[in-house]
Amino acid sequence: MKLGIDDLALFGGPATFTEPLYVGRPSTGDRARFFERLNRALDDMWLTNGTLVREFEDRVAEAAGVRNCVATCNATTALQLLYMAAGLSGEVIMPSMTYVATAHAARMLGLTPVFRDIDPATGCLDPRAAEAAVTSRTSGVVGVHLWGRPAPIAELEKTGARHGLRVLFDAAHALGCTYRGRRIGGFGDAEVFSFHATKVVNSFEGGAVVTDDDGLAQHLRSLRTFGSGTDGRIERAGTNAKMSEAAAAMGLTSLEAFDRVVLHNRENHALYRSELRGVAGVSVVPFDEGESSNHQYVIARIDEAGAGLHRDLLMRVLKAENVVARRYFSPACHQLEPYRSERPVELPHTERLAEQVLALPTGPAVSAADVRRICEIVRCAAASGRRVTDRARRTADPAPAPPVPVPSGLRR
Ligand code: T4K
Repeated sequence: MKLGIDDLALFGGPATFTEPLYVGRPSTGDRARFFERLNRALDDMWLTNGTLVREFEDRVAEAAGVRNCVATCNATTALQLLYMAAGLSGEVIMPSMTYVATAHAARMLGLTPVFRDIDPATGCLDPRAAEAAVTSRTSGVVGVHLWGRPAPIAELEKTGARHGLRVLFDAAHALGCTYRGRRIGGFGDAEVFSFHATKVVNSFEGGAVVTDDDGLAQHLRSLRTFGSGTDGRIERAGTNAKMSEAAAAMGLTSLEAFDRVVLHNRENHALYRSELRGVAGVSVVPFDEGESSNHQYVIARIDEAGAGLHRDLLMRVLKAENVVARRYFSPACHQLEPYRSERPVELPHTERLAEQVLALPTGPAVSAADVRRICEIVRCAAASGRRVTDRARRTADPAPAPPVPVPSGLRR
């Protein structure tokens, strides 16, 4: 039990956990089902271009309520193929408060990501800022459903319609989430899911573009498979961005566990909210109760002025207790290379959020008892935030040792 700062492992107390607790432990589902699928692929000697990927695509399209799903080796590549298939050129407006993949996928194609600020109330792209950023070089806008909270879809779609822009969504966090009661996946021209190991549904590595635009889907399938057409003939330049059968076997198995995992995540999220309620300077980002969410991220905001300690120090406190929190997303994209050098921009709301965000462990590997103990550490550190800050500073930066007295006979 952490009663005072002397109990914190950072200052020599015993660590709360003997094994590390992580953000983003994979949800692997029923292992027997996974091996059954994998064995089928091995027995059939069909390791790629097979039926498991097609089945996974069908299940994802169904889950998202869209006609087409094009599975890929990861979501970064899916974004890249989508930017190409959508014909983006010149400038693409997007939030900076996202994983750098959203921007890099554009930059790697020679596009210019134009970062705009967030709405501080949601953490998502401010639609007025996006509208104001449109120039004659703009070809598209990419909204990001940050931590599964929907981007301002209706407003961005209006901006797109007004200026003839492509409207795309990075839905890497948002499988199973809704916007105004409708499932994420069918908005804009297309949306992209991630099935990275850390996501609510994982396929080891994996991603997918989902869309109701059949022509766009066909173009994406071609780009994903060396530029080949439905008859296998090469009709354009393309790449190999396919998902393997082993990845699809995991994706299908993980998808089967989705409802159970989301329920667990929701309970963890509610517990974090109640356990940290009233802690000065610490707040857990809420989800709109009127919408569905997968609750895969528990995001705390640490306001140094209120808590008396900075987010990074709290992260160190937690790390010493074997709780490995993550800064999703800090620094924000515009604070990273090459963007900060190439196109410096000030985004005050984004910068403030980036200074405060801390993703806390959740998911199937984190129990309610774990959450209570993590919150106990946070409460203990925040209750004496200034003392923790002072002591950490002294420990990191010890006063210079007094000079060793030199026997007078040796003095020069
Ligand atoms: N758009 C957005 C908004 C995204 O957030 C992402 C990716 C993308 C696009 C691109 O999606 P992908 O191309 O990756 O499909 C991670 C992930 O690599 C990345 O997928 C994710 N977002 C981003 C938010 O986080 P890191 O560097 O924090 O991940 P990593 O591998 O260090 O793992 C984080 C924690 O998860 C670790 O502390 C331990 C745990 N973990 C991780 C892996 C891989 C496990 O327990 N087991 C595992 O197998 O970037």
